[in-house]
Amino acid sequence: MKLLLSVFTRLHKPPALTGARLSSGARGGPVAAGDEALIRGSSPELVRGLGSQVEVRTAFITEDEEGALLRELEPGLRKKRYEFNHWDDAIHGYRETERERWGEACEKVLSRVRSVAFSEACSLLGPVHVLDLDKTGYIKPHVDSVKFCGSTIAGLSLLSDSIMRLVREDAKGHWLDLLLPRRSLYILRDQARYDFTHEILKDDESVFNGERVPRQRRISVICRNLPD
Ligand SMILES: O=C(O)CCC(=O)C(=O)O
Repeated sequence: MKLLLSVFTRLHKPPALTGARLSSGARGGPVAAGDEALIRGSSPELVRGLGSQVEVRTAFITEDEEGALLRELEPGLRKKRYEFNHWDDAIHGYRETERERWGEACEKVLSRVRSVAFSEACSLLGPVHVLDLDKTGYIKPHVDSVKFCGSTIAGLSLLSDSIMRLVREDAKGHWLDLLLPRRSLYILRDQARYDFTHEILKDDESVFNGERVPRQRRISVICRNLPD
């Protein structure tokens, strides 16, 4: 599909993960059910080293705001079919759209995303990218195209919890798992965006810190800046 062809480049084979799943001292709030960190890594040094380049903010949007986003997005998405055989196999079980104009409630949410994720000086990609993953869908490890996207990717997760895995391109034993609760915001910046692949795990691999995280249908609403 047009959008993914431009954004998803440099596809990678998923590595076998190694390393202890150590508690991270992560940023982001606690998981609703307890007090577990939302970011786990192959080492505490890696998690600390990336610092604010990886963020997960729980409950970034309210249920009402999620509802407003879904009401705007569902009619258009429903007209499309999920694709299960993308030509380069970067993503499985998805449909997508992009949206430039939003109603007032959604625009407020997006302004909040922009204000926490991007500096005022940076130019943003106009349309917001919307990716709807079927319950059986997943995104394979990739690095976003440097030609089309700048240093920062910020995404809201609607409808489902999920796990995003980051793996260092030149050292596959260096990885992070991010638990992305429904209605959270994640932000990847700089090294985390350029030097690590990211992926969204399929339902049957969706385990965080030994706990199963069932993956339902998931919609992500993704803002990006332009390359310098
Ligand atoms: O659905 C997501 O949040 C991740 C999307 C993604 O991998 C990307 O836009 O590069």
